[in-house]
Amino acid sequence: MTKSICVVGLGYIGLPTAVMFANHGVKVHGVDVNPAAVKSIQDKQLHIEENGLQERLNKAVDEGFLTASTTPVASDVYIVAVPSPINPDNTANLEYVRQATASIVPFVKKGDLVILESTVPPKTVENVMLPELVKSGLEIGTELFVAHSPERVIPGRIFEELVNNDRIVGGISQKSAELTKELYEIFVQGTIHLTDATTAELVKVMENTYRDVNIAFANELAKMAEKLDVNIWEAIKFANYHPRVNVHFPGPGVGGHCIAVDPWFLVELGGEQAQIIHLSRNTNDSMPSFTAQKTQAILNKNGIAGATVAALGLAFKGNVDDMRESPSTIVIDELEKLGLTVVSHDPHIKQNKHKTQTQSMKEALEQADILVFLTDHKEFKELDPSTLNAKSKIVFDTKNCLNREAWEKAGFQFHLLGDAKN
Ligand code: SAJ
Repeated sequence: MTKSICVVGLGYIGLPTAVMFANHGVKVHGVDVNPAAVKSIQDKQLHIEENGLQERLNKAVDEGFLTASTTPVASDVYIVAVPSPINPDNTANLEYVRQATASIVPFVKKGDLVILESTVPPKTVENVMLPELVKSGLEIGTELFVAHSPERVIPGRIFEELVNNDRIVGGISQKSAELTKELYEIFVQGTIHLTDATTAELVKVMENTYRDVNIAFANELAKMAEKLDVNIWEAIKFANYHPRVNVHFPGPGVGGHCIAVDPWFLVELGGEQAQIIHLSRNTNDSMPSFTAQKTQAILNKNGIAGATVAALGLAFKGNVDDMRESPSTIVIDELEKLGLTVVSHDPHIKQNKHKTQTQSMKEALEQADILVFLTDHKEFKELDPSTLNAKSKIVFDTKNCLNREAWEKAGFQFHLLGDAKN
């Protein structure tokens, strides 16, 4: 296989995908509108954190298989992996997909393949990409092949999952799907399932919506459990012993660029019909405020007024450096709205990413009247509470990530989201 690939969008998905093909002997040219991202790749500097990415990038660039610039170059295959965010009113913003598609039109030739990897509302290939691609003058589906091949990898384990996960490939024609399958077989070991583009679009959005709805269910139960005086984590553990039950877990909210975003695509398309999906989104979005209010209630119970809160964990989930749509930042806003002062720390987030960040965990602990753990980072789980030099002996775990017994033994008053007992 000697095809050349142009990857448009060098972010969390585009860069690992580009590197992966390059490591398998394919000539890859990466394109990003951000000159700083292009420069950093040329210099083998990472602008994102991902296990194994640095070594693979070094190899790809050193061996001459990966180049980068701000404009596309003529290739045999074009992979579009650009953001597909939502607007402030929760409608889909497909402008990046449209612009990226338009940017490759001057380069496509007969026999080329265009693949969309970005997660998009069903019908985006048909209604947003194809109207741009027809401008090439090529006949779509016979002269120019087009497919949707949504990524399904999880940050932190991208390389493992790129290889091992099954892939759903939806072509606008059978040949489009087959050519796409052939391409990904260069490194994918999971099964590649073929379908049409709209089905593939729906499948990807459905997967993330399934999680959002299931997490909303857990969050609703967590709120109820506090009234029932039940520990929801224990209840979920027991329920999940049932062979056909898989309840997800509550928390301070749902973040990231996928699960907190994609369900809105279905809400926009489904309108009145997307009731469970819409309600789940709202339930999950209510969790930062619920978390802030519980923090306030704990402080009140302890008679602490004008408190400083240490918000521990800014990333949207454990062991990643990604703050996109992070519920932690919304919890902080909600705490501040309640008149509380917030200091924060996250071992994975570089300095100056958030106004409340302290230089170190130590500095946060020395100032705070309560420690609120918002992200289940490994570093937090491994803390030895008996050695901590904290001003406060009150801890609130929103992710069930701490060893309650050890913290209580070290003299901490322990609070857990989804459990009224302390
Ligand atoms: N969360 C909970 N409770 C849970 C599970 C997660 O509150 O039981 C929260 C997390 O803390 C986080 C958010 O949900 O804030 C999302 O985390 P996640 O690990 O579920 O998902 P992402 O956004 O890192 O990755 C997802 C993955 N999708 C699925 O698992 C179906 C990944 O496979 C996708 O590739 C990715 O979205 C994407 O790009 O769409």
